[in-house]
Amino acid sequence: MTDTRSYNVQKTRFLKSAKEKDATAEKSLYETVDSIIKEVRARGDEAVSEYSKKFDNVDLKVTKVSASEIEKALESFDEQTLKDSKFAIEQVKNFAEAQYATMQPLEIETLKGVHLGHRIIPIETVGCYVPGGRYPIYSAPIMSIVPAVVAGCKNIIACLPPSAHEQMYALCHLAGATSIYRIGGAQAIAAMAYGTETVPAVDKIVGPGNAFVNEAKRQVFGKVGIDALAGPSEIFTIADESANPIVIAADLLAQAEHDVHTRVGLAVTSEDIANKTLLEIERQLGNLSTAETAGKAWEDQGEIVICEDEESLVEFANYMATEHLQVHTKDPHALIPKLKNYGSLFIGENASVVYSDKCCGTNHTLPTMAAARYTGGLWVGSYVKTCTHQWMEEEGIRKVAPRAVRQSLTEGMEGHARAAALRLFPSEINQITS
Ligand code: HSO
Ligand code: ZN
Repeated sequence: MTDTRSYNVQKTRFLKSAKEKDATAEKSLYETVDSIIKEVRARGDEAVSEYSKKFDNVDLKVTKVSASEIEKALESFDEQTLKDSKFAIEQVKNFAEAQYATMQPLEIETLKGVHLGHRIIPIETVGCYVPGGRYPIYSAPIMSIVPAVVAGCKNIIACLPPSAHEQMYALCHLAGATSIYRIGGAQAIAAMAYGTETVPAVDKIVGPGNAFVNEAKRQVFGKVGIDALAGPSEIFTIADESANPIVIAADLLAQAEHDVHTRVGLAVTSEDIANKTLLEIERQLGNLSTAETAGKAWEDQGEIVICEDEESLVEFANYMATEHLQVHTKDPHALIPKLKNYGSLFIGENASVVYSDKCCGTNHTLPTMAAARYTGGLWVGSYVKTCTHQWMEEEGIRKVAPRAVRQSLTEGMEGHARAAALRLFPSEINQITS
């Protein structure tokens, strides 16, 4: 098999490699999720509640979060946390609005009398899955809900696992969700895809989640749209001799604390920086309260690669197609045009991934597992459809119709030829239809 994604192995040397991942029980995951989806589809709320009992150990009569619960959750915030969350919402909104402004409707006359165009139409109902997990990530609902508001989606449904911190309800509300449900895992995805007595069926499901959520999104794709399949977080830094190992190590460990499966790495042209970073990571792990997770991620998934020159750094970064790509070189802006595969790019030492994770305004839901080869991350454009239209005047028909007739006849499609010719010779309408 030929793979177009490669790098020059002669110019790279691994100081530390990631361990081989064992292919986990994918078949049983497929089957478990398949049966959850079938049950929820057939029995709606009743099945959802059985799965909530089974997986989340809760007996929930009402899954919809009420206005008074949201009110109570809002009141439980301390002033500073609320202010910080509002800041994050504002930043994400400002950037999403600016991005929205770049998506213009189009009307063009490509030939005299041939009018083509497109409109940007919001998706009517979206389902935002807000993950549970190790940490209550306050920015998570903001990232999937705010761009939906900016896009103009009418119904924005949020689902969170029943174990989610109640302040998450308030954040979903502040971000702009129109209804919020305490449902997690594959049952949440199934409920949003097919609808239940209480959860409306949505048109598209977005947001990251665990392996069950991911598999469920994969299986319901087609019935609904999905954004992407999210894997564990990833960070990769490319650097030269001007980089600071303390900063590199801190940024790598910040993402490593997410999960033991987080993939973190450094490609660097300086052996000295490589060695210092290795030591610095160990030093910083020594007093990090999340070192158990971060250390395991580093041990299993951490990589340090020494590249011969800047060209091979770039080549390796494009090969990795990582979620977060940091550039810590003397002139980071100069490398931008050469970098093609990344979820989001962090240009220079000042741009920590953490700023984007939390509140600088770019979306933190980004492609993982090399999906950056074919997609960017979640953005306001994920919540709209660009739909084309056309209209013709006589002069346009005279140019287009004969060609369409000929093409149709060549292809043996007489019905197409007739429809095309009809506009050319409208007087023959009776002959064709009689
Ligand atoms: N790095 C995560 C997002 C996040 N981290 C939020 C902390 N808070 C995925 O890009
Ligand atoms: Zn993070």
